[in-house]
Amino acid sequence: MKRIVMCNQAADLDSIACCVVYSVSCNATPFIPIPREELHLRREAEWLLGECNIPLDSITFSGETNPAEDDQVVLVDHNVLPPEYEYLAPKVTEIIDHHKDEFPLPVRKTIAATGSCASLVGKLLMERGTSLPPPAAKLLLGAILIDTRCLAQRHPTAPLDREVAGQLAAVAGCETQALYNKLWNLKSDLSVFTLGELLRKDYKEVAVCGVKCGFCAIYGALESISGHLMEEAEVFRRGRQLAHLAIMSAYYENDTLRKELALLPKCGWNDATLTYLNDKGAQLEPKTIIDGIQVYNQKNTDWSRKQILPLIKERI
Ligand SMILES: [Mn+2]
Repeated sequence: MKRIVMCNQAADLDSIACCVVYSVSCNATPFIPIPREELHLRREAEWLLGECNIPLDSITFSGETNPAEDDQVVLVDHNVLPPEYEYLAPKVTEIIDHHKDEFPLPVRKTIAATGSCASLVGKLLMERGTSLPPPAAKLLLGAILIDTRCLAQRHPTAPLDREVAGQLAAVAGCETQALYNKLWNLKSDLSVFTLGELLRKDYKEVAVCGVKCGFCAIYGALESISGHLMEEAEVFRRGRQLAHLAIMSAYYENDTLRKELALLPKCGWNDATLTYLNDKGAQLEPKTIIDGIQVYNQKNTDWSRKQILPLIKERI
Protein backbone atom coordinates (compact mmCIF):
# COMPACT_ATOMS: atom_id res chain seq x y z
CA MET A 1 0.00 0.00 0.00
CA LYS A 2 1.58 3.28 -1.12
CA ARG A 3 0.16 6.37 0.50
CA ILE A 4 1.06 10.04 0.20
CA VAL A 5 0.05 13.05 2.25
CA MET A 6 -0.09 15.99 -0.11
CA CYS A 7 0.13 19.63 0.88
CA ASN A 8 -1.33 22.49 -1.10
CA GLN A 9 0.28 23.96 -4.19
CA ALA A 10 1.31 27.21 -2.47
CA ALA A 11 3.32 25.07 -0.02
CA ASP A 12 3.26 27.62 2.78
CA LEU A 13 4.51 26.78 6.27
CA ASP A 14 1.05 25.64 7.42
CA SER A 15 0.72 23.24 4.54
CA ILE A 16 4.26 21.87 4.84
CA ALA A 17 3.99 21.39 8.61
CA CYS A 18 0.67 19.53 8.31
CA CYS A 19 2.04 17.39 5.48
CA VAL A 20 5.24 16.39 7.27
CA VAL A 21 3.69 15.73 10.69
CA TYR A 22 0.59 13.92 9.47
CA SER A 23 2.53 11.71 7.06
CA VAL A 24 4.55 10.28 9.96
CA SER A 25 1.38 9.45 11.88
CA CYS A 26 -0.19 7.56 8.97
CA ASN A 27 2.95 5.93 7.64
CA ALA A 28 2.84 7.83 4.36
CA THR A 29 5.26 9.81 2.22
CA PRO A 30 5.01 13.60 2.53
CA PHE A 31 4.52 15.11 -0.92
CA ILE A 32 5.06 18.83 -1.54
CA PRO A 33 3.96 19.72 -5.09
CA ILE A 34 6.62 22.35 -5.83
CA PRO A 35 10.14 21.81 -7.17
CA ARG A 36 12.64 21.10 -4.36
CA GLU A 37 14.74 24.13 -5.37
CA GLU A 38 11.80 26.44 -4.64
CA LEU A 39 11.65 25.51 -0.95
CA HIS A 40 14.23 28.23 -0.26
CA LEU A 41 11.65 30.86 -1.27
CA ARG A 42 9.77 29.83 1.89
CA ARG A 43 12.56 30.89 4.23
CA GLU A 44 10.55 30.48 7.44
CA ALA A 45 9.56 26.93 6.44
CA GLU A 46 13.08 25.98 5.44
CA TRP A 47 14.43 27.31 8.74
CA LEU A 48 11.78 25.60 10.90
CA LEU A 49 12.24 22.22 9.19
CA GLY A 50 15.96 22.45 10.01
CA GLU A 51 15.25 23.61 13.56
CA CYS A 52 12.95 20.58 14.05
CA ASN A 53 15.56 18.20 12.60
CA ILE A 54 13.35 17.10 9.72
CA PRO A 55 15.65 15.64 7.04
CA LEU A 56 14.77 17.19 3.69
CA ASP A 57 15.47 13.89 1.94
CA SER A 58 12.51 12.39 3.83
CA ILE A 59 10.23 14.75 1.86
CA THR A 60 9.21 14.23 -1.76
CA PHE A 61 8.83 17.18 -4.10
CA SER A 62 7.25 17.50 -7.54
CA GLY A 63 9.11 15.72 -10.30
CA GLU A 64 10.61 13.23 -7.83
CA THR A 65 7.68 10.83 -7.65
CA ASN A 66 4.75 9.82 -9.78
CA PRO A 67 1.65 10.13 -7.58
CA ALA A 68 -0.25 8.08 -10.18
CA GLU A 69 1.54 5.06 -8.69
CA ASP A 70 0.19 5.69 -5.20
CA ASP A 71 -2.83 3.84 -3.86
CA GLN A 72 -4.08 6.43 -1.40
CA VAL A 73 -3.86 10.19 -1.14
CA VAL A 74 -4.50 12.28 1.97
CA LEU A 75 -4.99 16.00 1.37
CA VAL A 76 -3.95 18.46 4.06
CA ASP A 77 -4.58 22.21 3.93
CA HIS A 78 -6.53 22.04 0.65
CA ASN A 79 -9.41 20.13 -0.86
CA VAL A 80 -9.27 21.31 -4.47
CA LEU A 81 -6.58 19.44 -6.36
CA PRO A 82 -4.30 21.57 -8.59
CA PRO A 83 -5.18 21.11 -12.31
CA GLU A 84 -2.25 18.77 -13.00
CA TYR A 85 -3.22 16.49 -10.11
CA GLU A 86 -6.99 16.40 -10.63
CA TYR A 87 -6.69 12.76 -11.69
CA LEU A 88 -5.86 11.84 -8.09
CA ALA A 89 -9.40 12.62 -6.84
CA PRO A 90 -10.61 8.96 -6.82
CA LYS A 91 -7.61 7.99 -4.65
CA VAL A 92 -8.28 10.56 -1.95
CA THR A 93 -9.22 8.83 1.29
CA GLU A 94 -9.01 11.65 3.81
CA ILE A 95 -9.00 15.46 3.94
CA ILE A 96 -7.92 17.72 6.80
CA ASP A 97 -8.45 21.35 5.86
CA HIS A 98 -9.56 24.86 6.76
CA HIS A 99 -10.71 26.01 3.31
CA LYS A 100 -14.26 25.95 1.98
CA ASP A 101 -15.17 22.33 1.24
CA GLU A 102 -15.29 21.91 -2.53
CA PHE A 103 -14.30 18.24 -2.67
CA PRO A 104 -17.12 16.39 -4.40
CA LEU A 105 -16.59 12.84 -3.09
CA PRO A 106 -17.66 11.41 0.28
CA VAL A 107 -14.31 10.81 2.01
CA ARG A 108 -13.27 11.16 5.65
CA LYS A 109 -13.23 14.92 6.16
CA THR A 110 -12.02 17.06 9.04
CA ILE A 111 -12.77 20.56 7.80
CA ALA A 112 -13.27 23.62 10.01
CA ALA A 113 -12.74 27.37 9.72
CA THR A 114 -9.62 27.68 11.85
CA GLY A 115 -6.80 30.17 11.28
CA SER A 116 -4.38 27.35 10.63
CA CYS A 117 -4.83 23.81 9.35
CA ALA A 118 -2.05 22.80 11.75
CA SER A 119 -4.54 23.33 14.60
CA LEU A 120 -6.80 20.66 13.09
CA VAL A 121 -3.92 18.24 12.54
CA GLY A 122 -2.66 18.82 16.10
CA LYS A 123 -6.11 18.31 17.59
CA LEU A 124 -6.75 15.17 15.57
CA LEU A 125 -3.44 13.55 16.52
CA MET A 126 -3.83 14.39 20.21
CA GLU A 127 -7.41 13.07 20.20
CA ARG A 128 -6.20 9.83 18.67
CA GLY A 129 -3.59 9.51 21.39
CA THR A 130 -0.71 9.75 18.90
CA SER A 131 2.42 10.72 20.75
CA LEU A 132 3.75 13.94 19.28
CA PRO A 133 7.53 14.32 19.60
CA PRO A 134 8.56 17.87 20.64
CA PRO A 135 9.97 18.71 17.15
CA ALA A 136 6.65 17.76 15.49
CA ALA A 137 4.75 19.87 18.03
CA LYS A 138 7.08 22.79 17.33
CA LEU A 139 6.57 22.50 13.58
CA LEU A 140 2.77 22.63 13.96
CA LEU A 141 2.99 25.41 16.53
CA GLY A 142 5.13 27.56 14.20
CA ALA A 143 2.52 27.23 11.47
CA ILE A 144 -0.30 28.26 13.80
CA LEU A 145 1.65 31.29 15.04
CA ILE A 146 2.43 32.54 11.53
CA ASP A 147 -1.14 32.03 10.27
CA THR A 148 -2.75 33.76 13.26
CA ARG A 149 -0.12 36.48 13.70
CA CYS A 150 0.84 35.00 17.06
CA LEU A 151 -2.76 34.20 18.05
CA ALA A 152 -3.91 37.81 17.55
CA GLN A 153 -7.39 38.73 18.79
CA ARG A 154 -8.80 39.06 15.30
CA HIS A 155 -9.71 37.09 12.23
CA PRO A 156 -8.63 34.44 11.31
CA THR A 157 -7.67 33.22 14.81
CA ALA A 158 -10.26 30.75 16.10
CA PRO A 159 -10.62 29.46 19.70
CA LEU A 160 -9.31 26.10 18.54
CA ASP A 161 -6.06 27.71 17.30
CA ARG A 162 -5.43 29.08 20.81
CA GLU A 163 -6.34 25.83 22.53
CA VAL A 164 -4.15 23.63 20.33
CA ALA A 165 -1.25 26.13 20.27
CA GLY A 166 -1.19 26.06 24.07
CA GLN A 167 -1.04 22.27 24.12
CA LEU A 168 1.64 22.15 21.42
CA ALA A 169 3.78 24.79 23.17
CA ALA A 170 3.71 22.65 26.32
CA VAL A 171 4.84 19.58 24.37
CA ALA A 172 7.45 21.49 22.35
CA GLY A 173 8.72 23.30 25.42
CA CYS A 174 9.24 26.52 23.53
CA GLU A 175 8.40 30.15 24.01
CA THR A 176 5.75 31.15 21.51
CA GLN A 177 6.55 34.85 21.12
CA ALA A 178 10.23 34.16 20.41
CA LEU A 179 9.37 31.45 17.88
CA TYR A 180 6.86 33.75 16.19
CA ASN A 181 9.33 36.67 16.02
CA LYS A 182 11.96 34.50 14.34
CA LEU A 183 9.49 33.10 11.80
CA TRP A 184 7.94 36.47 11.10
CA ASN A 185 11.30 38.13 10.46
CA LEU A 186 12.19 35.43 7.95
CA LYS A 187 8.79 35.60 6.27
CA SER A 188 8.54 39.38 6.03
CA ASP A 189 12.01 40.15 4.69
CA LEU A 190 11.33 40.27 0.97
CA SER A 191 14.49 42.17 0.10
CA VAL A 192 16.23 38.91 -0.79
CA PHE A 193 13.78 38.06 -3.60
CA THR A 194 13.39 39.16 -7.19
CA LEU A 195 9.90 40.09 -8.41
CA GLY A 196 9.74 36.82 -10.36
CA GLU A 197 10.49 34.88 -7.16
CA LEU A 198 7.83 36.83 -5.26
CA LEU A 199 5.24 35.82 -7.86
CA ARG A 200 6.26 32.13 -7.54
CA LYS A 201 6.60 32.11 -3.76
CA ASP A 202 2.96 31.71 -2.75
CA TYR A 203 1.09 30.67 -5.86
CA LYS A 204 -2.10 28.73 -6.56
CA GLU A 205 -3.80 27.84 -9.81
CA VAL A 206 -7.30 26.68 -10.70
CA ALA A 207 -8.79 25.53 -13.99
CA VAL A 208 -12.35 25.26 -15.21
CA CYS A 209 -12.88 23.37 -18.46
CA GLY A 210 -9.24 23.92 -19.36
CA VAL A 211 -9.29 27.69 -18.75
CA LYS A 212 -6.59 28.42 -16.20
CA CYS A 213 -6.48 31.19 -13.64
CA GLY A 214 -3.44 31.82 -11.41
CA PHE A 215 -3.39 33.53 -8.05
CA CYS A 216 -0.21 35.02 -6.55
CA ALA A 217 -0.18 36.14 -2.92
CA ILE A 218 2.53 38.62 -1.99
CA TYR A 219 3.41 40.00 1.41
CA GLY A 220 4.13 43.70 0.95
CA ALA A 221 2.61 46.71 -0.80
CA LEU A 222 2.76 46.29 -4.58
CA GLU A 223 4.10 49.84 -4.92
CA SER A 224 7.06 49.04 -2.67
CA ILE A 225 8.23 46.12 -4.79
CA SER A 226 11.04 46.85 -7.21
CA GLY A 227 10.87 45.65 -10.79
CA HIS A 228 8.38 46.19 -13.60
CA LEU A 229 5.19 44.57 -12.34
CA MET A 230 3.38 44.44 -15.69
CA GLU A 231 6.31 42.90 -17.59
CA GLU A 232 7.14 40.31 -14.93
CA ALA A 233 3.49 39.39 -14.35
CA GLU A 234 2.91 38.97 -18.09
CA VAL A 235 5.97 36.73 -18.44
CA PHE A 236 4.66 34.72 -15.51
CA ARG A 237 1.12 34.55 -16.92
CA ARG A 238 2.14 33.52 -20.43
CA GLY A 239 4.69 31.01 -19.14
CA ARG A 240 1.91 29.18 -17.31
CA GLN A 241 -0.65 29.68 -20.08
CA LEU A 242 -3.06 31.45 -17.75
CA ALA A 243 -6.16 33.14 -19.12
CA HIS A 244 -6.26 35.27 -15.98
CA LEU A 245 -3.83 36.16 -13.24
CA ALA A 246 -4.83 37.64 -9.89
CA ILE A 247 -2.23 39.23 -7.65
CA MET A 248 -3.15 39.83 -4.05
CA SER A 249 -0.95 41.63 -1.55
CA ALA A 250 -1.25 41.98 2.21
CA TYR A 251 0.88 44.08 4.52
CA TYR A 252 0.79 46.11 7.69
CA GLU A 253 0.92 49.90 7.64
CA ASN A 254 1.36 51.24 11.18
CA ASP A 255 -0.24 48.07 12.54
CA THR A 256 -3.23 48.38 10.20
CA LEU A 257 -3.72 45.45 7.87
CA ARG A 258 -3.97 46.47 4.21
CA LYS A 259 -4.85 44.32 1.22
CA GLU A 260 -4.66 44.95 -2.52
CA LEU A 261 -5.89 43.07 -5.56
CA ALA A 262 -4.99 43.34 -9.24
CA LEU A 263 -6.29 41.34 -12.20
CA LEU A 264 -4.43 40.70 -15.46
CA PRO A 265 -4.49 41.03 -18.40
CA LYS A 266 -6.61 44.12 -18.96
CA CYS A 267 -9.96 42.90 -20.32
CA GLY A 268 -13.70 43.14 -19.88
CA TRP A 269 -13.67 40.01 -17.71
CA ASN A 270 -11.86 41.99 -15.01
CA ASP A 271 -14.56 44.62 -14.60
CA ALA A 272 -17.35 42.05 -14.43
CA THR A 273 -15.35 39.97 -11.96
CA LEU A 274 -14.63 42.98 -9.74
CA THR A 275 -18.33 43.83 -9.69
CA TYR A 276 -19.08 40.22 -8.78
CA LEU A 277 -16.49 40.22 -5.96
CA ASN A 278 -17.92 43.48 -4.63
CA ASP A 279 -21.46 42.11 -4.74
CA LYS A 280 -20.20 39.28 -2.53
CA GLY A 281 -18.57 41.69 -0.06
CA ALA A 282 -14.92 42.20 -1.07
CA GLN A 283 -15.17 46.04 -0.91
CA LEU A 284 -12.67 46.71 -3.70
CA GLU A 285 -11.94 50.32 -4.64
CA PRO A 286 -9.51 51.63 -7.26
CA LYS A 287 -6.29 52.61 -5.49
CA THR A 288 -3.45 53.26 -7.90
CA ILE A 289 -2.02 52.26 -11.26
CA ILE A 290 1.37 50.53 -11.24
CA ASP A 291 3.13 49.94 -14.59
CA GLY A 292 -0.26 50.12 -16.30
CA ILE A 293 -1.94 47.68 -13.89
CA GLN A 294 -4.98 48.92 -12.00
CA VAL A 295 -4.54 48.05 -8.32
CA TYR A 296 -7.58 47.90 -6.04
CA ASN A 297 -7.69 48.52 -2.33
CA GLN A 298 -9.51 45.57 -0.72
CA LYS A 299 -11.22 47.18 2.23
CA ASN A 300 -12.62 43.90 3.49
CA THR A 301 -9.32 42.76 4.99
CA ASP A 302 -10.92 39.71 6.63
CA TRP A 303 -10.98 38.18 3.18
CA SER A 304 -7.90 36.38 1.96
CA ARG A 305 -7.28 34.16 -1.05
CA LYS A 306 -9.38 31.55 0.82
CA GLN A 307 -12.49 33.62 0.09
CA ILE A 308 -11.48 35.33 -3.18
CA LEU A 309 -10.21 32.31 -5.09
CA PRO A 310 -13.44 30.24 -5.00
CA LEU A 311 -15.39 33.33 -6.13
CA ILE A 312 -13.00 33.98 -9.03
CA LYS A 313 -13.28 30.32 -9.97
CA GLU A 314 -17.06 30.74 -10.27
CA ARG A 315 -16.39 33.47 -12.83
CA ILE A 316 -14.07 31.46 -15.12
MN1 LIG B 1 -3.50 26.74 5.59
